[in-house]
Amino acid sequence: MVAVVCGSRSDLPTLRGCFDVLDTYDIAWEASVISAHRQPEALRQYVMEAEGAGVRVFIAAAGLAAHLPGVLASLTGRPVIGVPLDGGALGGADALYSVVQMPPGVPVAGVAIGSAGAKNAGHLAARILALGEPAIAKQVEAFRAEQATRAEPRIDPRADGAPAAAGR
Ligand code: RP5
Repeated sequence: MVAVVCGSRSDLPTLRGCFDVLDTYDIAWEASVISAHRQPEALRQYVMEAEGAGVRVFIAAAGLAAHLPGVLASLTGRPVIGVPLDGGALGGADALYSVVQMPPGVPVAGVAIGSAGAKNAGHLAARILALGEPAIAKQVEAFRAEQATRAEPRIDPRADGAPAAAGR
């Protein structure tokens, strides 16, 4: 249901959280390493095959001049979520701008830089799929309910051995 594509093998460790999130929702996914810059023809071929195989949402992750999500969005009419990765001197800001500054008509849903964005790409894919899949919708609601139980009202950080709040 979800195809995760990244620009380099070096991107895979950051995407671990994305794969784990998709697994918690029991969403079928596959991952591929295809660079938009280095292997444009392979990318075109893969997107065609993935659509034929029933992929409904694409997640594309890349660093530096991250064109993979945008190029992928030019090749499909299905939703594309772009994950900007921290690839070097600009700390991922380069990739973030590349992912979110798409021209009108070629949308990419940009998430945060790095592992937080990778996880949210999984959650967002689940929410998109949930619109047409009651089983996934149930999982999304279960996750939200479980997350809401983690609030800790009126804690005393001193009892946890945490440092005193700044300014005290
Ligand atoms: C991007 O360039 C990749 O997504 C990766 O984040 C970055 C560096 O790629 P490698 O030199 O590690 O292959 O296209």
